[in-house]
Amino acid sequence: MSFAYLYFALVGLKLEGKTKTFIIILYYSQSKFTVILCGTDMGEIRMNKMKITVIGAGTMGAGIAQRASQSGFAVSLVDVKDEFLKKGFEGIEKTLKKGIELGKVTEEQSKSIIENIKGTTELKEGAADTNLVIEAIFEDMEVKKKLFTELDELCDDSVIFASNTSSLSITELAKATKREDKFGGLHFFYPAAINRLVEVIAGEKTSSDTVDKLMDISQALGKTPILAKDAPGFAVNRFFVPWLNEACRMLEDNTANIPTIDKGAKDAFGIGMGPFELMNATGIPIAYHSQESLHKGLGEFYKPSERLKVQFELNETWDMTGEINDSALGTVKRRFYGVVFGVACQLAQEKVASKEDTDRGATIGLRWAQGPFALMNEVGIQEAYDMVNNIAEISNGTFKVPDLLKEQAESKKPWDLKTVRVTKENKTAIITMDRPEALNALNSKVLSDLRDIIKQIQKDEEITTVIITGSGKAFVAGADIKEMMEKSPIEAREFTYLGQAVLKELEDLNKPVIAAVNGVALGGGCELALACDIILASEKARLGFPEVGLGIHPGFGGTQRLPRLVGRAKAKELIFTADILDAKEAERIGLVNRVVAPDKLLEEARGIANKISRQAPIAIRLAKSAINKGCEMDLDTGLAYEVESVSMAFSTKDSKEGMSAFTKRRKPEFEGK
Ligand code: DAK
Repeated sequence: MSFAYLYFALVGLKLEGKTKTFIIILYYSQSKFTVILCGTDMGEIRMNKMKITVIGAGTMGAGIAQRASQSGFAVSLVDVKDEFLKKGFEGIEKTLKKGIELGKVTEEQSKSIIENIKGTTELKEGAADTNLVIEAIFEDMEVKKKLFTELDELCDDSVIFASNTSSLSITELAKATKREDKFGGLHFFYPAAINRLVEVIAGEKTSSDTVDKLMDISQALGKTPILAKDAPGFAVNRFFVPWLNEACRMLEDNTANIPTIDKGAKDAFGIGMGPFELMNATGIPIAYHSQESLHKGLGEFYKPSERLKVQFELNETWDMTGEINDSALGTVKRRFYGVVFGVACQLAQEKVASKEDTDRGATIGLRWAQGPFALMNEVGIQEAYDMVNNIAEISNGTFKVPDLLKEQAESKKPWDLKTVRVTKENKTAIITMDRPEALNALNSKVLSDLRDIIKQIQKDEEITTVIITGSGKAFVAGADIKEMMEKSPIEAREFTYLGQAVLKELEDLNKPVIAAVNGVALGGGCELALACDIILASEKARLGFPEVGLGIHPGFGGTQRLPRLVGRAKAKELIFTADILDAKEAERIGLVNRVVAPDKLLEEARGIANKISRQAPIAIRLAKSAINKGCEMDLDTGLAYEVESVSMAFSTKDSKEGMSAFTKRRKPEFEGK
């Protein structure tokens, strides 16, 4: 008789200072024990299997917990009293109820989002088996530090700690732990479950690996992360809080009354609520304390206005009554612009955040129509400089015009705000479509930034392969509908020519291009992928052509390249029905080469790029061209083209090297000659 016994255990062992996890399988059969030891890597555990512990069930903590649960993470919500937890859960239920009314979530989803959050008053229980702790308790350095010291004892060394503080130093908080390299800031914006912005803050000792993980987790939470240095106010509060303060200063020096100041702000920044209305809604104490914290960290210019201090001490809301004085609106706007432009340039000069991320902070986090740098471009750089100069003049020497702005004004050029990024990794260029606030939609600026990068790569002989991907949750959500709808038929024609030309340049680029489709690739986004040589898709990717639903049809090559790739009938079905395919279906019909787990997408793309980089570059270039051109010819012409092409390859130094290496059983060393 045979008897089998199976025993599984998951154990963590410390090896070379790192905690590795192993699965032990003990198997007894036919009087013999067998032990199998399998290594796993915590880093390989998929994001949505991770556990996030949120400490503090207040408005922000509850919102973060809801967002995490909604994104598929296991979540623990910890607070010191049951009544606080109860209030937190009530807040989550309220938000979800609104979501159901708006058709954003179903009753069933809402139920499972709540069930997936385990509330507890026991820190040890909440922190057990967690991968990330997000602290969202009240703003008190000592209390937070005490909490982090306690958590440091409770959590495994691999766990990342993040604070949602908006005003305390991340570097200082991290000192309460023995994991300063695994400590960073995750500053969410109200309402945390909905607002897409999150500031990822790197303290002095935060490792780049931790920053990368916090960026990735933020994206997995459906957020648009911006990177900020650990400086007072980080990126957004640095200019937003002085914006509130300037409103109070204008009231104090009788520039205008409250309704006029609010109207000026609404007009200037394209927002629904002016600073006074906003302070009444969010609380004057927050405005005062935030300004005081900037004052302490950054000096006199940031001192809270006396009027704000008085109102804070009175503990009363602002009186919103009064008539709007139209003649004062111009001055009000100039004062607001002057402060915001000056501070934004100061923070960019100090490298607290990039110009692009600063703008993103304003448009996504604060819902301003445009960020400070785009606004400077709109009003004109010289005009912006004059406005900041005016602030410097009335600041009694507390504010100096940043050199960055002075130099830009001297150049008489607008800021160049990049919407596409490129980085070089060995021989591979990685292009990132970087307009996450609009799901990387293609407008004229994006197309022209992409064109510049293509030209740069074409000339760079060191680069052998290119990967193209999207920043945030999307690859590219199509041509920019908002820009397109403003166009006249003539302008639309020009836009089509531009899009087609740029994608043709990408298709004709003298090195292979791999599209790493990380999220939606719709309309123009799918056309961008079609102009690439190899298409890899994340399991999260969705591909399709929704144009006919907008009353147009694909215009960046979709009606031509799609049928060539998947056949006429499939192409017609896709374009006529506007169906959106999931990645598996796209793979099945041959629209994408293969589907990859989301966290493996870039790794897989890099793997292919590295393989290509090891081959003879001229042969690759000629082969790319022969395939592309051949597909447009009849077979006989194509074969004739191939003869010429391969003959050219045969006459290269690399072909001699490749064949000689084969006969000598060594690795070839290609020179691209
Ligand atoms: N254009 C402009 N903005 C876009 C956009 C797009 N294609 N897609 C998304 N956005 C913006 C949203 O407006 C939103 O901005 P805010 O409201 O926050 O300011 C932000 O990105 C986030 O989007 P959602 O809030 O909608 O995000 P969700 O996750 O809820 O939804 C979605 C994701 C992809 C399902 C949804 O955003 C969506 O349906 N987007 C539109 C997708 C689409 O229809 N794509 C095809 C575009 S048409 C031609 C030239 C070119 C073409 C044709 C003709 N000629 C000039 C004639 C090509 C046409 C196209 O590509």
